[in-house]
Amino acid sequence: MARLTALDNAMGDLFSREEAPDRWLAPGALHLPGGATRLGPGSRWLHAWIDAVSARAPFRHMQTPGGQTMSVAMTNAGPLGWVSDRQGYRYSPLDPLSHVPWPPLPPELLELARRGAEAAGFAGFVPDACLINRYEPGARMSLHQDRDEADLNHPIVSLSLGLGAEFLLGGLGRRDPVQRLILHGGDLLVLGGEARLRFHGVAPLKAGAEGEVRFNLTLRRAAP
Ligand code: MD6
Ligand code: FE
Repeated sequence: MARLTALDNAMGDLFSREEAPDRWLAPGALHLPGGATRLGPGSRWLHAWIDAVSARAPFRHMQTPGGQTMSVAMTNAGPLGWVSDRQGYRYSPLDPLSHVPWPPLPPELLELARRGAEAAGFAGFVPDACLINRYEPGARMSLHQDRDEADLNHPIVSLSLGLGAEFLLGGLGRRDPVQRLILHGGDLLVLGGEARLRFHGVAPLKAGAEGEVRFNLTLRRAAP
């Protein structure tokens, strides 16, 4: 039986994490608690895979176009990887640190993303990019829209591992009110359709008992 968090208890949640039902946060935005285990290879396998990816394409703190250093460390897997530097945001087939292709996306992860997207009503999702974010305590992701992909009709499927974090889901305007939820290790979140361009972000990570780090993988289709 998986652990219940204080928040779950406060909400009177009788479910273990894996049994908590999928929940629509907004049309096109579906939270799937424990989705990595229910629909895919589980967290242990994914942690080992991230270790293997980062041995070839190390986590690094990218620069924003404005010259700030991001608090989240990033790497990528798949034919395309998301990069940011003084020239802007873009997708690149090569790791700018090594000038070689990013490590491949394994079929297990493609299948997990496909199933997650399908659960949210987006059939036939085939990602070509996986951005891997690593948060240590204090790291945060400010409110943003993901709009560097060629075709915004494709959803994005996110998978969280390790420490839970407070996720902020806003609206289509930067100043719209945000709803807050905890993304736990093993959770999936799909943003697609009319939710695809909602602003979203992550509050500064608090240290916790589940290990001192959080990973978030976002599976995207970057090329048309
Ligand atoms: C994070 N996630 O959870 C950051 N983007 O660390 C995202 O920025 C995100 O969760 C697009 C779709 C789903 C996401
Ligand atoms: Fe995002």
